[in-house]
Amino acid sequence: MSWILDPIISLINYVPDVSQDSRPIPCAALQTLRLENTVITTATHIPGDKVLIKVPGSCSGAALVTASICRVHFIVNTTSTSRVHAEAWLPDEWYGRFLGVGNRGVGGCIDYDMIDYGSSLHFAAVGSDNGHDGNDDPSFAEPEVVNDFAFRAVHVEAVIGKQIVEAYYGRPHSKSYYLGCSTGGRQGIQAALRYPEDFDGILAGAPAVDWNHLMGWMVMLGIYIGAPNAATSPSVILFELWEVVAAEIMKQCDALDGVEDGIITEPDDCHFKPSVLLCSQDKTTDCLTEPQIAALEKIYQPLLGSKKELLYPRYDPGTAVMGGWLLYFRGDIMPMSDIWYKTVVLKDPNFDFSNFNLSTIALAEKVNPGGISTFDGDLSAFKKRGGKLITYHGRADTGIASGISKRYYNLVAETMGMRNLDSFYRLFLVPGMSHCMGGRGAAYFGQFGFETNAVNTTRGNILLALVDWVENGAAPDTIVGTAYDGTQRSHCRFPQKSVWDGEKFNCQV
Ligand SMILES: *[C@@H]1O[C@H](CO)[C@@H](O)[C@H](O)[C@H]1NC(C)=O
Ligand SMILES: *[C@@H]1O[C@H](CO)[C@@H](O)[C@H](O)[C@H]1NC(C)=O
Ligand SMILES: *[C@@H]1O[C@H](CO)[C@@H](O)[C@H](O)[C@H]1NC(C)=O
Ligand SMILES: [Ca+2]
Repeated sequence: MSWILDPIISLINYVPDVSQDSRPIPCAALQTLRLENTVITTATHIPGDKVLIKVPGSCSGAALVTASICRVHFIVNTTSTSRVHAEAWLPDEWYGRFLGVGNRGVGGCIDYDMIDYGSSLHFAAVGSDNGHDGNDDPSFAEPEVVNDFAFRAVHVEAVIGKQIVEAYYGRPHSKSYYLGCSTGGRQGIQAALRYPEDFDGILAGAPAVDWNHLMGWMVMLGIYIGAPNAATSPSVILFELWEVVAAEIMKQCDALDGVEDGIITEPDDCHFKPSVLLCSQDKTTDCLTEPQIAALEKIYQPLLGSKKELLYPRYDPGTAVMGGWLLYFRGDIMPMSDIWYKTVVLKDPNFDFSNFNLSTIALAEKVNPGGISTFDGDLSAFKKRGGKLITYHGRADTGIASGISKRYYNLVAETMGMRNLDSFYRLFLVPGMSHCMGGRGAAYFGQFGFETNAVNTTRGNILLALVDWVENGAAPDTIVGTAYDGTQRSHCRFPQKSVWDGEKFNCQV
């Protein structure tokens, strides 16, 4: 088997030339493997070719298997009161690389799409349930379950996963990678901070870092428009009016970047003035009342603490109406922050969010359950071991303000006393992309799988770009994204800016 590191392009265009029988043990034999605190429940060879398999737990019924793999399900007891369920998908044609994948939201679901993507790219791919099943609220009352969620599940999948990989293929992996977005992005940064040896390369999209403030900001967005009593609140803004707001934001800010294309390249330049939408005697439709205008003013300002210190960056103007509305502006408390505050921080299932305020957020930050904050700028151990970190963030992110990724980058630069982090950490900002994917922008670049439109080159696939950086020292200058209509755009690495020259966008210092 050719596990010597092939050039990246052949990584995609690989033609299998060896039979699966070259492995030292058959897939099913992994069931007898004895590893610390671990039981391997099943090990089954699946011929791939897009078969659907049933998956355990409460997350979803089925998953797609693209590559021919050995599918291993295992359970690791992390303490006497907590355990992690995980799966390793070990491709017949393995290129020697290990891939750990993350999770989403507060969900405890193995991300089957991600491990399918990884194994179809010839990684041995491992994902876990993050230490709990589904959006399992009661289990979060157990502190060790929170620890799994905050830092341990990804570490366990790396440590145990690598041992399973070595047992199956008869040799250790060459390089190890991590892939995740949102909560998965936070898990990636947490791995770099806490277990710098686990991964050589980490791809952490739209990271939910500064978690306690993020959860608090989500609650505040709801409160601005009247939650938890939105039905009777004068501040509530119904869906139809959000479309009016979105159109006005584009009117004020789309052309700032030189092109009217429904994309605000740099939302930080957009100083949206909602007051022009105020209803008057002449204007009685498609307009907003004073309390609604006041709510918008707050939404598009950063969240400040009691001493006017920045707690969380502002909601990006120019996000997709539907996505933002579904998450934050329907008039209720976002379920994720509801779980986090009631079950984990306050341990009060009856907490009334009418009493939520800056003190509640300060308490969460003080308790910092499981050390989940993930807002430490000291990546020196990860840098020292040669680790490479890539983050990316959509500038029309409906869920996590993109300003947090700039802020984290700057925090690392400041903490490590480096003006330029290019040698080990690159942040790509993606105009017009929503949360982790989607949106009007050039939002396809291999962060979630092969997309029909995306270019199959190292620069068009951010995971392969990371591999190229780790293994060949070829650091990505830009990432080429493709939009749903096929148009492409090079995404710039922070702090470079994307500047229109009259014909095209260029990255400029
Ligand atoms: C893990 O814990 C469960 C129950 O807490 C126990 O039944 C099982 O034997 C343990 N597994 C291992 C491998 O220690
Ligand atoms: C937050 O609410 C609590 C209880 O309703 C109150 O005691 C406290 O003073 C409030 N704090 C702030 C900063 O408003
Ligand atoms: C890129 O490669 C994948 C996997 O081989 C394939 O499914 C996809 O169609 C390719 N896309 C293009 C544009 O060639
Ligand atoms: Ca524009």
